[in-house]
Amino acid sequence: MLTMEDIVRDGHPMLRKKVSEVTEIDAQTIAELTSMREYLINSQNPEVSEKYSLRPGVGLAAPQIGLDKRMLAIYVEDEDGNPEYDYMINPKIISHSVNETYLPGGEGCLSVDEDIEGIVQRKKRIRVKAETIDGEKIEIKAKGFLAVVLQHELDHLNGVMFYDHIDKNEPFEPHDNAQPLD
Ligand code: K3U
Ligand code: NI
Repeated sequence: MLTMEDIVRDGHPMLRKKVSEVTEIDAQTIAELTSMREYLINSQNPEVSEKYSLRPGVGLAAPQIGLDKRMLAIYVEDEDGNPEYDYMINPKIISHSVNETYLPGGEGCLSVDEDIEGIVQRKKRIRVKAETIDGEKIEIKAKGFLAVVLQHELDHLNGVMFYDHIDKNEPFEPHDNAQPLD
């Protein structure tokens, strides 16, 4: 199982690389993706996360475990407690809203050990095309927290960190078209 020891930390060149398309969903890729999602599930379980000192996460991108692959795992529950999406391979934003949103408390990252203050303004709604772990082509619409998480994870595939988006002079000043997410 993956633990925090497997997570690449800020400063590692892999986190600044635009990683490569996945050309074949082979057994190794499937094993990597399932272990990434298993980390997220374990990290959100209080007993397991305490036992193995896991920081809770809702998303994990392959370069965060040192893999040069455009793929990610997500574990976010909807209002009914059902998981929303699971894996995305070669994800790409195909359209987005003009309006933006942000988490008022800012964002965190499993690859960043310290808290960084400031808001990260992201598109409020996005449409993403991707492949599933079964190789099926999908197109999804995301809004709210899921849209924020997906943009954070997609940034990891392009070597972008959440704090790159924070305005150094006015870290808490929202754009005119941005509304906070509660
Ligand atoms: O936001 C986090 C969270 C964890 C459990 C329950 C609810 C929220 C933890 S930080 C996180 O999950 C990062 C994961 C990273 F860095 F590996 F990509 C993703 C993220 C956090 C906040 C906003 C957007 C994305
Ligand atoms: Ni992150």
